[in-house]
Amino acid sequence: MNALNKYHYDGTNYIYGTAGFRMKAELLLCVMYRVGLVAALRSVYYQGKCVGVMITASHNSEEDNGVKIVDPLGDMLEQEWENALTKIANTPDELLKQTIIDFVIEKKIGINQFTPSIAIGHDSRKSSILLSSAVKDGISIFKANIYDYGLLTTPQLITRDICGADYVKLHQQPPRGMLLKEGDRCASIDGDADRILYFYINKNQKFCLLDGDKIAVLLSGFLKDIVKDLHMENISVGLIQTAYANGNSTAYAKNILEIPVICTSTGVKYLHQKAKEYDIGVYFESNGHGTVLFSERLKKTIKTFELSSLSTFQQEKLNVLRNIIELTNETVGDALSDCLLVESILFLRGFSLEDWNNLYDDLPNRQCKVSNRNCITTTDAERVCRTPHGLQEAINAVVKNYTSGRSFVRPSGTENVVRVYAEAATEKEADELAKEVCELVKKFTEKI
Ligand code: 16G
Ligand code: ZN
Repeated sequence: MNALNKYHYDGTNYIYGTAGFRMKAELLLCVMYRVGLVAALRSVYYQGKCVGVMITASHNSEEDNGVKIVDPLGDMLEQEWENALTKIANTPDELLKQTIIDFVIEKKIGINQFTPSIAIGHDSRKSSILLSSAVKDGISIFKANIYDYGLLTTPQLITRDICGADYVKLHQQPPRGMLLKEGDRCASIDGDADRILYFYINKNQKFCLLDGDKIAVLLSGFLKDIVKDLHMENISVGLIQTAYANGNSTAYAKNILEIPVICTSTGVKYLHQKAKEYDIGVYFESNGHGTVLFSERLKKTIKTFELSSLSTFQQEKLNVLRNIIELTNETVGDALSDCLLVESILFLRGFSLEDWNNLYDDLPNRQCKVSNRNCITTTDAERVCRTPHGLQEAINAVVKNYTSGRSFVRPSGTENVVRVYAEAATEKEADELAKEVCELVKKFTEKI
């Protein structure tokens, strides 16, 4: 590992989070080398199957960059390997070799039996080429097959300012320059097409957003009805959301659809993990990331159905369920597959966008950010702030003054900011609550 001089670890604290490693590009060189090492080991662990490495910081600003490892079937890295990768990224140079050897032994990775294969790509940031060569140096320690795809389509161009799903969600308006007419049916996806939102303008010229929560409710309600029609009493249906889910979507799912709702931390991997606990696990973040997972038990059950014991109506439902499963991308949220799912269900229900939107009314909500996330820690799926001490109590005291008020603060996993979420019964109250909570965060974080 002579390359270590070039990729010297200087004591920075690196964490492989929901967005992989993501931070200022200038701090990432030594991490990239170590990602190369681990990606190669991951491939060997899978007997030489191809593992992906993508260098991108998605919609973060130009000075940031990041990296993610992708498993052979397109899945995210499993938790244990994320932890190992975090440990390896934070290992002083002189201990790196031994740490890698220990890991190889612990995981029984047959490094002499299989040749690793790695596909690597990067986005168009200035820093990406250098970082990509550092990953390749790491991989090369193992004499691997490297497929360098170079510059790939990048979500960097779709930022929170020029267009895209994030813009539509955060600003609650159509992409800039787009003229919406009554009757238009629109959807917006993000740069890497793993999230989708619908929107339209109603007859009063009001912009109406159908976000991940609306999609989740549409899908889970439809699937719950099919399960009921087919009398599959032992098949569980669950909805997984994050703290960002609109309070009225959660209430609708629980009280009207009678579906259990679980809240997890922000980040697809947490929702995905939890969704596996149901036969039909629907998971969506409000921002439009999500999909549905179907258990093997359910798939077996529908395979072994005695068709003659079903009415024509039930046979039709069974057919629909099979097609819905076929249509769903269970590996990862996929905007195009989600779009087809939504379109199919709207068609089968005979719903217009307005009918769908009218299932429940969103509580007005706001998202803002305040600088410096370092002293903020949370618990209870990010709904409760643990530190700085006293901040949660102060938020509770403020929230109490608002009708249907709810607010939480959490450190962002992708930028160095504290995110503030607020919802309340009216637009004005949501505005005021968000403002008050931002002030509280400033006050409590300035004290430190
Ligand atoms: C990442 C996550 C997304 C989450 C977002 C939160 C994936 C594929 N993406 O983009 O699920 O909503 O981070 O960002 O897991 P934040 O921590 O900056 O609010
Ligand atoms: Zn995305």
